[in-house]
Amino acid sequence: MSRLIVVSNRVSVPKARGAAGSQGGLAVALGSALRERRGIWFGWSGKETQTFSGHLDMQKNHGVTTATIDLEPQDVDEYYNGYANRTLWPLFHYRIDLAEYESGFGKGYERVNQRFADSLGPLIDPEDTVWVHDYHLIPLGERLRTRGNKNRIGFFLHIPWPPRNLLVALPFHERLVRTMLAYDLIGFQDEESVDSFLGYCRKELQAEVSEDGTVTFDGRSVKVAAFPIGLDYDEFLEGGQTGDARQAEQRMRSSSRYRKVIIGVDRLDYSKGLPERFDALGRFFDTYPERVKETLYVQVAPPSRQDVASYQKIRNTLEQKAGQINGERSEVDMVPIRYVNRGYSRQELFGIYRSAHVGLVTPLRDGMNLVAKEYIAAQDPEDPGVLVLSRFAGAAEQLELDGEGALMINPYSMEETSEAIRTAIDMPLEERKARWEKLNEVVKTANVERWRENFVEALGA
Ligand code: GDG
Repeated sequence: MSRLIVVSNRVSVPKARGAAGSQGGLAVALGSALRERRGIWFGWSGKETQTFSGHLDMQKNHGVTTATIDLEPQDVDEYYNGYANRTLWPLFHYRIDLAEYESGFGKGYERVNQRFADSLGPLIDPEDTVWVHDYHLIPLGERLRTRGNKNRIGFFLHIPWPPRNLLVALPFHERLVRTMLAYDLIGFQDEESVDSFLGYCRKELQAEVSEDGTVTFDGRSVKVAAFPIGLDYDEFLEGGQTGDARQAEQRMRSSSRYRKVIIGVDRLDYSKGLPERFDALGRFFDTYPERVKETLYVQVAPPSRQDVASYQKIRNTLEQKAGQINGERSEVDMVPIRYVNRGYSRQELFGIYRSAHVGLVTPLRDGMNLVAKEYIAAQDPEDPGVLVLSRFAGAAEQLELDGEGALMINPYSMEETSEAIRTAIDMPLEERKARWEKLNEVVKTANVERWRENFVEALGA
């Protein structure tokens, strides 16, 4: 078996399986692939250095070798906070209004991708397979090719690919997309992104696009397909057996006595549709005032990317909205919304999800959304809760199930979301079980291992 080299912006140092803490499913799944294939995980250390030296910090943890480099403060500003998070992230989430274009950002992005290629290149043996992740590193494959690299190189985008009409608003969009054609395989989360990408190639590049999703351009061919990411289902369920998970569930239950809990868990990000969700909850409480005392909404929202202004703004907006909803409806012994700006361990999250009658996942745009899948996986099969899901999450393609899975909503419609909350709260046990069984089957089988195997197999083919 050839070695696998995984490249992503940040590297998550592998911990032992089942270790307490907040290591995500992705790190666990990639860790196990890297262990099997004696691979390397390469990326930015998250640290800054005054002058870039290209020095590689190599470490071995639980059978996985990680190799990281430090970046200069200007790199972090222009590449990470700039082009990646202030230009590409908003644009790819259809927020053209929030996308900022500064020429320094683009230059920083190209410079850091070159730095990645120069530091990574010497580590790659001719037989290795290389798997590049996410929007920070779109041009990396092409940079490796320029250095003479002939390996199989694949790219997976964790966020949505925007429609052609939005993407063309990006200065030098053609340059960016052309660099992608240096990969052998490009994976997206869902079919909608695949269609948008192929449409762009056909119309803007006049590339040849075949029925099976192969793009031929300038004498090179690249295969494009959807590989929906999943959970490390077994690991997540194992975490649910711990004392931390049980305690968290118990704390939620005892503090919400007699009330039905609705749960939201989201990184504090404008793509997650939080202000719209809070408005929909306000609408729900206004339409059904008798429900205020019977319902509790808990929003876990750990802050992220606090160096970017749009993230500071959304935090203020949410504080104001939560304050207003609570101010208007609280009693001395009761608040309708608990808004929590901190993170919990994965084990605790399992317990929090399990205690909730409704999982509210309403992004305005999301590559996949793993929270929706985690909510399903954490339910008690004998008394499962109901998932309310935005049609704009990548997960919608898998979890709608012809109307027999999640309750689908348009997150821009307060009425629709508010009505779905009511339907979910009142849903009889039999229907909850029927929906949950179908959903759980998808979440359990289309798991992260399957995702990884499918991608790596397609790349090797
Ligand atoms: C990107 C794409 C795509 C949240 N709060 C806590 C916590 N989390 C964990 C969740 C979940 C993860 O963070 C969030 O994953 P999502 O998929 O919901 O969203 P992004 O962070 O935006 O991820 C997304 C994903 O990549 C994978 O391809 O699905 O569309 O945007 O696992 O549980 N984890 C802990 N404490 C928290 O308080 N430990």
